Amino acid sequence: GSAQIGVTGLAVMGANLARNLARNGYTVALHNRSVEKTDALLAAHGDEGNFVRTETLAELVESLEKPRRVLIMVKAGGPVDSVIDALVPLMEEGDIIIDGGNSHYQDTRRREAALAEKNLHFVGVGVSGGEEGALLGPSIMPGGSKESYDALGPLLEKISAKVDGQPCCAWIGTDGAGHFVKMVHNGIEYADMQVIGEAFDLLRSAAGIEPAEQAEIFGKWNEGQLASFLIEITAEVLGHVDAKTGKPLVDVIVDSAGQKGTGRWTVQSGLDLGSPISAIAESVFARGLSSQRDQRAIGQEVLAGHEVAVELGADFVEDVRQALYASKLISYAQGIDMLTSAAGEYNWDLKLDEIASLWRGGCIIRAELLKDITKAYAAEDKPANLLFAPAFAAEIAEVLPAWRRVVSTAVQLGIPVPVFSSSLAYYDGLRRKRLPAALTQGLRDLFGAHTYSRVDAEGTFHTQWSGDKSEISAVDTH
Ligand code: NBP
Repeated sequence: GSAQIGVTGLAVMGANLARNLARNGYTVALHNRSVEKTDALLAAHGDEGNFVRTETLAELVESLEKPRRVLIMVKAGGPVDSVIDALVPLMEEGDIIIDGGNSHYQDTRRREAALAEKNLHFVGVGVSGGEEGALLGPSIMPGGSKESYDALGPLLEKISAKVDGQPCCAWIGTDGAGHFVKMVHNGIEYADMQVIGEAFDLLRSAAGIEPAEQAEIFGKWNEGQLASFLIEITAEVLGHVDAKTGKPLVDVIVDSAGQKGTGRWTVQSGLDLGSPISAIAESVFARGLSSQRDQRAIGQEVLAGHEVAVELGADFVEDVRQALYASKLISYAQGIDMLTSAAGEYNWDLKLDEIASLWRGGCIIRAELLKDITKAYAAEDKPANLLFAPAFAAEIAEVLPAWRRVVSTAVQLGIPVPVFSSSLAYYDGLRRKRLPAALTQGLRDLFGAHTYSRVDAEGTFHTQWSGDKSEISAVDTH
């Protein structure tokens, strides 16, 4: 065969990636379980490049040059396993099976291990940017072996988004690393959207600023520190008027946020790794609460508010902008910290500067801020936490007073700001000399003899709470 890559699964993502590859000069073999999608794609876009039409996986595999590269773009979960099972007997040692869907990184680790035993490469690739990104240039996060990247990387880099001439694609690390990083990207995306929502609610409910005017505010914010895709489209959504009612569209949309699950995965993995990703968790929980519409209907009736009137400063809008920026920084810091924990757990050599760099374009969280994050991790002296990078420590110091004012205003007015406030608690927790965790340890020692360490001695200790309350040296067996 002579096709350079095969794509199986030609729904919106697969079709657009196939077109992107063909538009970039590659010969792309096409396959879909039901041949109608293949023919529809060829009818509509067959003239955009060199495509090879195939009806079966065997034909697809046969049409490819070696080592064969087959990109699977089917629905995540069981379908990916059944396509892999069907492909494996058709492929030869050294061939590469690629999963570009939103697969769970643990599935990817499992599949990679199983295929490695058969001397096949399996590459889990995180692809961000939605339909449009897939066609015009997504942000691409490939895992799998370094060897497979040598054969696959050039194609992926070619079709990826570019920022300052740099491709938004780089080898992330072995087995599930690519899908893991894509998952954390999505977690940060949840937090990014939630902080925007909190800013919108504050400007509306505390300051009475209508959506149309907020569209202009967000538009202006998009020219500064906050410049990013999500802020840009916030201006667009807030400025949109519903044709049916003449009201702002945002006022006729039901206030119950959906989710496809990658945010939930991020939080579940964060818990497994012991990573304090409170901003991402609060964002997922905020969507959950929004969806409990029956309970909210009752809550509106029976729960007291006791709001306290507060004088908003003259610079309230600017205060909210600064609080938004600070909270956004925290969610990136937490997400990146989770990457560091995962790198330790799964033996991935994650290059945080490259990851931040490939998020600069193509993906949903693309933002100016990522340039400085890239710089922070490219430095010789890598910060243990993003917030410790001198440039960011200084930025937070600058916006901190406004952040505190906004959170206390929100609390007084009864406006829920779960990410603004929990992010501030995370920040204060990081800088606090003594945490009440000491008391937690005392309690655990009393009810469960879980022992504690002392600030002034090596070893592990236990107080004989039910006896004479003397302290003994102990071995923690719990
Ligand atoms: P879908 O997730 O809707 O999957 C549809 C495709 O899966 C069709 O080609 C369908 O074939 C095929 N398929 C199914 Br369903 N079961 C199959 C099976 N047992 N064997 C073989 N093929 C099977 O497509 P999508 O929206 O293009 O997304 C593809 C992947 O990309 C997903 O993992 C998704 O989460 C991810 N993703 C999507 C977006 C987005 O914006 N949509 C963004 C980023 C990532 P058929 O035509 O014969 O039914």
